Amino acid sequence: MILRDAVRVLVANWDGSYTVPSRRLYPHQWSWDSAFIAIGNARWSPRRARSELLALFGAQWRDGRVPHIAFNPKVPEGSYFPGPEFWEARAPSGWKTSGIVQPPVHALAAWQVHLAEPNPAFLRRIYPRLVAQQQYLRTARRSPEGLISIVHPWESGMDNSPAWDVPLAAVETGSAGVTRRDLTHVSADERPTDLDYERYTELARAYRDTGYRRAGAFCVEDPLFNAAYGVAELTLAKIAKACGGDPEPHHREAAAVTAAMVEHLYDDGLFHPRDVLTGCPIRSNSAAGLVPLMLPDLPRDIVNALIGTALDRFGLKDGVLPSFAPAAPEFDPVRYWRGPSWINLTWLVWQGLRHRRPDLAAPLADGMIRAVTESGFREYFDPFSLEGHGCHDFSWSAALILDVAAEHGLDGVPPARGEISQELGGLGEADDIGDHVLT
Ligand code: 2M8
Repeated sequence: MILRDAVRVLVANWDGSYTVPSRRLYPHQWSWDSAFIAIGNARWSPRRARSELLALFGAQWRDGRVPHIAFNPKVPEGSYFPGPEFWEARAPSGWKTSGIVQPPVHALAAWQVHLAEPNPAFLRRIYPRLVAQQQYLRTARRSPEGLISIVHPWESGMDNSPAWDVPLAAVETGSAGVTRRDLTHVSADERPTDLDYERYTELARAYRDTGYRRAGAFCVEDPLFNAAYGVAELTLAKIAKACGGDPEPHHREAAAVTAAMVEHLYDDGLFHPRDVLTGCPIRSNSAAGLVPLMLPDLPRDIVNALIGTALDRFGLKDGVLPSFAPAAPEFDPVRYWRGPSWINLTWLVWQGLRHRRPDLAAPLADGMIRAVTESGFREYFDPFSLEGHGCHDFSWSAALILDVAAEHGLDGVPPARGEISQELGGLGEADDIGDHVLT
């Protein structure tokens, strides 16, 4: 049964204080994966969920950045490329890490974890760390237009999106050696090309060589990343209030980034990235452009236009969200972020639709459940056939299904409160993880 299977995946990928995205392909802790995993784990083991987030923030840098990978010292260097020897970075806690970031969806995760099992001590502990994460982005990454930029496609989380083809083409390759490890686990036609990897590696090397301070040949403002940043501020307002703090600065910051996104990234029914180096918009057909639906204060005409685009260009009414518009020439239904449907991206858009258009949110929830029921907890899915691609037993696909099931139900009938944990046979109570990261 699907919920038990989801928990089985999460238990199998648990590493003592956090969860790896996939045992073989991604054998370390990834930043935004852990946020999604915590959201799912909150449904059956809030303790695990708290541990997941606190473990990740244990790898936070002094400047507030939360690295996109915290490396497991027990895993051999050759298991993942680029590994700790490439990044040459270490958090004050001693964890070896990468030096780039991922979309800041962690405040949202922390709040969901708190809602699942209120824990003021956890909230008080994580709040300053979440604030520092946002502060880093404001200080180091904000453009005069008021938007946060990313300096590597890996920072978008949607690494191989066709939206990055043009800015990536400006990256000269040749100086950084690449050893592909991913192709040992996943077929080459489902992963980025060698040329993509050479460019990724070169960009990471160049950024590393500036001490992780100055953007190189790639610097863009991404709608998903900026929407996550805005949602984080709105969530921090709730957390601040719960901790007896002042929510107002967070509300102001969320309003400012929402306005900047509307002014600089929105055009013709979709949010688009902007190339900071050229100042030009990147006209793209990426579903990242629908994620700003998560912002509650988006102007109504823009919300309506986004929904129109979701229906017309992304075929949303069929309940499956491709990561790139199928009619676009770059669309590929099986290659990584170039078209397949992903559970996390679908979940983000689902969040944006739940209160505005429950009639469209419901089929999307059904679509996520259908994908994992038919194909298992795969990393991504062909948006037409729902055939699974990428790795098997992928953590966020399992985790977010628990959240969808808890809110929407498996058959469209919302379950009563607590029903999901009961369904899981009290697994949460039987769960005896170590307390070391929780104290
Ligand atoms: C993928 O990215 C990593 C690099 O960060 C890779 O391909 O090796 C992306 O899907 C990213 O969004 C995700 O966080 C990561 C781990 O699941 O895998």
